[in-house]
Amino acid sequence: MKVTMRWFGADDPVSLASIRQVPGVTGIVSADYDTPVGQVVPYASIAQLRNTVTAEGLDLDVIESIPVHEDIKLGLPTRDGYIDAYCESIRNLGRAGVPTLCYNFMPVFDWTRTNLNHPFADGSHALSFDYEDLAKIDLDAEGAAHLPGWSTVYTPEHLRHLLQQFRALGTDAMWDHLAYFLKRVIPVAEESGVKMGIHPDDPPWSILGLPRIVTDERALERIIDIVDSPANGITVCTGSLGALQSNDLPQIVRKLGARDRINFVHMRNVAITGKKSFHEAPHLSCLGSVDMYAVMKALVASGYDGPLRPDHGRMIWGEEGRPGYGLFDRSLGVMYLQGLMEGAKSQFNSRW
Ligand code: DNO
Repeated sequence: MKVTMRWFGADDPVSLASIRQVPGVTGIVSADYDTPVGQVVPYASIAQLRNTVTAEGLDLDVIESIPVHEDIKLGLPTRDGYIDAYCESIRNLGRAGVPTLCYNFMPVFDWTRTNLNHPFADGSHALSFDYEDLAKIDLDAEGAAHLPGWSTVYTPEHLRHLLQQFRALGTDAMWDHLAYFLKRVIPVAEESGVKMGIHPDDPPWSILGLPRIVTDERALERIIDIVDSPANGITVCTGSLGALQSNDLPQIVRKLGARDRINFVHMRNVAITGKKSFHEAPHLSCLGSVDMYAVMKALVASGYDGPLRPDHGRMIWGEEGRPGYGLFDRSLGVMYLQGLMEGAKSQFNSRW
């Protein structure tokens, strides 16, 4: 497996030089943060990003993400132009030698939390999601002003319009629109040498009346069946899928791994705290609801050798920065994950 960490570009308070000092980490997951959604990500931007990363002795392994324009998810007539642009971006990734693209198909909001500073007794804090707290947010009346992380992304009018469109859509249409998208982009990805991995919806259930479809094992299998290509794969995110108790993560890994469709892995832990509620937890299995070793063993047993990154960490030791993406706790996490990897590999070699 290729051990990587996410880097948010020149504005990231965490430097590439710091990431390089984390033992075992050899790759970077990043993106072009300047190109507006729907436009072609220029070759020059990706090549420049790659050069910045390689100059620090690291590889640019994954672009996470190129966001999918909402018109594509809505199936509007304008989608074809946006899909053409998406295909061109994929070609540019291929030309620049980037092997993996992580993307998602969540309507309106990507990851959603109700608290970005959930406090722990030891003084650290993490992100959390509470069903009751979300229910108190009235998006139609207030816009996203009270939705952590999203307050500045949409004007209230734009948001209201999007909500209306998606709420009228339903999940069947979302599936149709995802299939339409995949049938167009996957052949291009395959030709370009880029493996795509769709990120599960986070959290993996419908929120705010919006149709969300990438939530469980059945959905993931349905997606890889839409286009039978190694380029049409999944980003297995233990934190997103793990928030739903009924998701059997090692089994998901075994099933997708047997078909060679795991194209990227995010590993983090969550502690389920109630109905559709959870807080993010340190990576250790004993501190959350996910059996991280079982997941790692399934990855090793399936022969997965693609990129993997530690996902969200807590904020610890007084660090300030992007919620979930400080250096310190992610570094503790990635060391733990590599310990699990070493254990799983030696167990696999000697016993399985
Ligand atoms: C959150 C991330 C997501 C992810 C996108 C991929 O921290 O895991 O924002 O990057 O869903 O498209």
